[in-house]
Amino acid sequence: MDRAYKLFEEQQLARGIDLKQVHEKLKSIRIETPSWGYVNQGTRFKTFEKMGMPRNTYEKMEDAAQVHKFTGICPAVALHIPWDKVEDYTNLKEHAGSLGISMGAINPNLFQENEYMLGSVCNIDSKIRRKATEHLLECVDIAKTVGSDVLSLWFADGTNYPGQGPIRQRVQWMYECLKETYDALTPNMRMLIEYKFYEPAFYHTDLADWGMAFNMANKLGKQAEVLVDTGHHAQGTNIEHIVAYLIGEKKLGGFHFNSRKYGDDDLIVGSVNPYELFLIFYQILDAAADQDPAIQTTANNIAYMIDQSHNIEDKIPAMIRSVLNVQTQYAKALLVNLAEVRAAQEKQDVLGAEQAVREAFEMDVTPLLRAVREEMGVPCDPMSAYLQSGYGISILSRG
Ligand code: PSV
Ligand code: MN
Ligand code: MN
Repeated sequence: MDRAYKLFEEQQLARGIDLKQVHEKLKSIRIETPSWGYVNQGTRFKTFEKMGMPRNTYEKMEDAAQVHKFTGICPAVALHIPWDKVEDYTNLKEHAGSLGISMGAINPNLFQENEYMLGSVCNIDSKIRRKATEHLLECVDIAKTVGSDVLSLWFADGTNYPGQGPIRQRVQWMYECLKETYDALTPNMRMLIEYKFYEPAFYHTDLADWGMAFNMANKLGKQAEVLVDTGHHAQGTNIEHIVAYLIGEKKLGGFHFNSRKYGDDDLIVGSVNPYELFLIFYQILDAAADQDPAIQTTANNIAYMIDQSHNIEDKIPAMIRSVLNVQTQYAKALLVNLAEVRAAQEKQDVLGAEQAVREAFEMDVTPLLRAVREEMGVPCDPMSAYLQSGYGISILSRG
């Protein structure tokens, strides 16, 4: 055991932290990576062409497998259909399996085709709504084939101008499409509903915030839950409050993690706002320790996914960086002494409570993460191990 870890252990024992539990939690967290994070991306001004990009979904799986190989905590990849459309999904599943990974959330894409310019499930034209519903149903089938239990929905539907669409009716149309889709789920499947306050629609978006997604999920039933994409909020929104509230209602299903400075910037997770990420995990871990088993279950069943796009940086290292940043903030949140926070709250000790939370954020968890990675049999420094592996150079032959 190295000296740094020995000191860390002594420090945490003195603070009353159960390090065995911390290790177990760090070993069991799973973070899904998105297939669309491995390909050329850009801004609305330019998509930059990079060398070595995956030429198909099979090669995206190969790149995603690298992230899992070096971190040990990313065994699933989210698919976006039709971006990831293949002839034979069973074959894709087998290919992924041979690489040691599996298929995660299935994301229908209802914003790519010309017909959806004025909306998909909220379109005033019932034929277009039918087409959208058929695509949702196709995605449920794909999920069943590849063994995924999550259908993750985001709708670009909205309007750009006042009067452009019948706002109340559009929500009802969406509900009808989603109800048909919901009814096609098997009992083990979940439907996650993501919200976003603007973009691409600039006047109104049909599911603009967590309350609208929550309401939709409630109407649909137990298997529908809310997905929080950290980039989809107005400046200053208290995301950890939304997280705590949704867990309290047993309706938080998953996350799309990314970082933002202004809008939906989709930057590397935790690059701009690590404290926010830490505070999100603090709320989740506090809920996981709740006396109500249903709250515990919700907190323990959250699907953690990354949703970032890389405009200028190398894809695989950027994804590894995001995963490591999530892991670091999760590790720090595991060091919050919840009993101490609670005692300060009972005493109405404002500064004491804030100190008990912040103290964990200020800890250096490097020795802890190195020790956990050693136990997991992955490199202590996944980023430099990946960079030295030569994989980034080997894929340049793809062109
Ligand atoms: C939309 O901004 C979003 O966050 C949704 O999750 C999409 O599926 C994803 O980005 C990719 O466009
Ligand atoms: Mn998202
Ligand atoms: Mn987004």
